[in-house]
Amino acid sequence: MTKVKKTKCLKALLAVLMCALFIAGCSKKNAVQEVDADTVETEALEESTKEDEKTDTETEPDENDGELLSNGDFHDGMKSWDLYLTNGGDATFDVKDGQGIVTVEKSGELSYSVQAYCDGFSLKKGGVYELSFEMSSTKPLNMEARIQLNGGDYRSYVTARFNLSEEAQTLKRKFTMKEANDPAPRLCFNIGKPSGSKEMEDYRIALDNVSLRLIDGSKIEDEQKGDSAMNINLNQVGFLPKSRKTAVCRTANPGETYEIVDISNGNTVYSGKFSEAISAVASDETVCVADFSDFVTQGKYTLVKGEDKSYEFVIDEKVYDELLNKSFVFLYSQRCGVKVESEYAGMVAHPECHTGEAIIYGTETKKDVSGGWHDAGDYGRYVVPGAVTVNDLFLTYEDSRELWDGAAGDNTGIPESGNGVPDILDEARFELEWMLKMQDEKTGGVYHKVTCKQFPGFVMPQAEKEQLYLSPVSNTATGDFAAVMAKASILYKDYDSDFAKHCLKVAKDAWKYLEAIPSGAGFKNPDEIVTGEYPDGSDLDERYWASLELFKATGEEKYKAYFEESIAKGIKHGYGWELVSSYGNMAYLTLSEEDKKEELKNIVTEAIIKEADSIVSEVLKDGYMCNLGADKYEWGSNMNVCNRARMLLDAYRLSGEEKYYNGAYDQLSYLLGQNSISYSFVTGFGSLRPKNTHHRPSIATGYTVPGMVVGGPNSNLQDPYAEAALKGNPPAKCYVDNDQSYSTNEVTIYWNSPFTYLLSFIMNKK
Ligand code: G3I
Ligand code: 9MR
Ligand code: ZN
Repeated sequence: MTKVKKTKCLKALLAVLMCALFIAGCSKKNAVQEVDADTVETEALEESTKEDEKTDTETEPDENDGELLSNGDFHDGMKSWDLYLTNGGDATFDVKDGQGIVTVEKSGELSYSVQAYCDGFSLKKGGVYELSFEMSSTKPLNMEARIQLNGGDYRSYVTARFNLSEEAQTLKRKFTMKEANDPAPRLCFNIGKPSGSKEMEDYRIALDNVSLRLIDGSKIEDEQKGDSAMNINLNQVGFLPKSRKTAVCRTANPGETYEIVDISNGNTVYSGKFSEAISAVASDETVCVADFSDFVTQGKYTLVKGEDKSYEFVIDEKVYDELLNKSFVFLYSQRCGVKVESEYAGMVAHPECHTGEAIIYGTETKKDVSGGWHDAGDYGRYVVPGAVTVNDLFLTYEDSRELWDGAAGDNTGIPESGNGVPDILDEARFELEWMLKMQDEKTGGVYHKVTCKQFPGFVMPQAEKEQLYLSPVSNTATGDFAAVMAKASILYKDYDSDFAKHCLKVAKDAWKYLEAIPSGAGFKNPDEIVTGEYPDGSDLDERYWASLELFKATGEEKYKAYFEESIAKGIKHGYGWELVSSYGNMAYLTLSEEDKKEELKNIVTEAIIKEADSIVSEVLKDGYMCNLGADKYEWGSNMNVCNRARMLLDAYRLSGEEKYYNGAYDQLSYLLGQNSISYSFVTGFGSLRPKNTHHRPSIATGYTVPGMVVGGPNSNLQDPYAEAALKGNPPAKCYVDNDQSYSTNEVTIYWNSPFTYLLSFIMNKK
């Protein structure tokens, strides 16, 4: 297919005009913001002037001449193209007559308030590239073409400005990629308000024959392994003095010596020998392990082997105090419907958000469902993950009570601190109060979620102002609700008996709703609503768990009968939003002896031990001691690491066997840096930590909230950025610290809560 370019012979004249306009524009610019752009403009202009001497007709680039864009001429419609709008920009982007047409109603306040962009290519360090395109505008416009990092600080690899006019011009820019390879950059055309000029309205941009070609690849450096990880990896936060301490080295030989060096004086304080070689299948490596658990002296160290050394780590009684606090206080910063105070939430403080009433989907009725926590990097509020998070807080409280019941537990730094109620119960209650509003009082059923129809842009929560919808009632939400409300009726009895009584009433109502409907699969999004789904194959585990919590709260036999009959059908395991059986299993085992049947107790106990044994065997088989096996690195894998660690802790509580406890500790170390990509997966903690999370408040403020656990490696590559950046990586290396990568680098309330449980348990045991 050949296309004839529309460049006209007036171009030389225009170029001179552009030059004049251009220089005039430069002098007005804000020096700080535009420094980068200003330095490149002259070159850009030179390139575009040179283009004027070229012929008018060119054939469409094909893949063999280094063309990197697959749909730069819009032959495939809008594929790879999209429009980003912010700060008042209003426009549409379509293909008409084979051209990309952006119809701008309002320019907005910024150059990128209207941004047409193209993804789906990569840049290599040292490569010389040429960007060229044809563009016109119905009103004169100084526009900006940029190729930038797609996420993080969005820094530019090349920026060029051009003056557009009604006449289509072919614009070109040559540049050298100076930074490291970028597997998924973004090409942007910023066609909003040019800096220094007034806001504009009603203009139309035509874009065509956009081409990005590698014109000189001779200086491209040898393919970097895409692996900048350390050779020695360990828990970068550090260890409690008496705990298990390990490091994993991928360059060591079995039996080779390593040393621990005191950072304060450079002295070697410990030396040991590496283990035999162990394969780390999930990361396609072979490693040796250093076990220095018997080194207990407090201090700050690094582990050294020949040329290689680890990141710093600390051994200290208080090594996890701050981490535990931040992992918990994160929930406060997720509060919705209320003012979030800077005193507790720092930079991500915000005024009230999402206070408008929600439409009950499919009706015209509105309901107040304000409150609760934002689920994740988005601002949806979903009952299923919310309930699970609350329960994790409850169990954290119960299973490491000493940490949360005393003065420190009422002084974590939330508004309720100092009120005589453990903060962990205060924070959980914030969610419970919202969940109460999510119940349909008439039926006892619980609405699955409240969200807008779509996810918002990367804005603060108060800026998401679209209509809220209550998605239909779901059986899974209702089951989880019943379980948690029943448990709440016990835990809050001493603090607020009216609240506790109310929780019990609504829990029973929810159960009644479930009794009247058959068991089945969980929720499905209505067509128009595309926010998080939290679907589920079965509600049997939710019912299982709820029945036992209801028995505990009421003493009524019918609930226990349901539970015990379910046991007979087989024991399942699982903590998390989808599988909740383990909550029920452990709830049964913590009944008083007279309340449970010896035989069933044994069945449940054995099943838990058996499951824990299989998890331990995964831990022992894996060089990095992760419990996920060879390939089970899915969306939210870090949650599974935590939740499977909890199953080990359950076995430890039942048997007292240290192998289970140690296996759980290994998971903490994995999460904090003992992994093949050298990441501590918790923001704000460790030497190499996520800085560009898919968390809207963090993105909007440019400040990464500390203490958030990211989703972690996901070998299913379920977002475009991950697909571009991680293709071909072994499962455990499918993680990228980029805020576009929601399937590896988002954060959620229910990924943090099991981490809080795990850390709390470990700190409480010492
Ligand atoms: O378990 C299956 C596995 O058997 C299969 O081989 C594999 C292959 O695709 O998929 C596995 O399932 C994955 C599932 O998570 C495991 O829990 C799905 O692929 C994956 O799509 C699913 O991801 C969920 C994601 O939403 C998309 O639905 C995450 O668990 C869930 O945490 C996440 O939740 C989102 C909310 O919707 C919206 N708010 C943010 C939140 C976090 O990203
Ligand atoms: O931001 C959204 C995130 O919270 C969800 O977990 C994820 C999957 O449901 O979706 C994210 O939203 C993306 C959407 O699915 C596709 N377009 C881009 C959105 C944000 O980058
Ligand atoms: Zn909100």
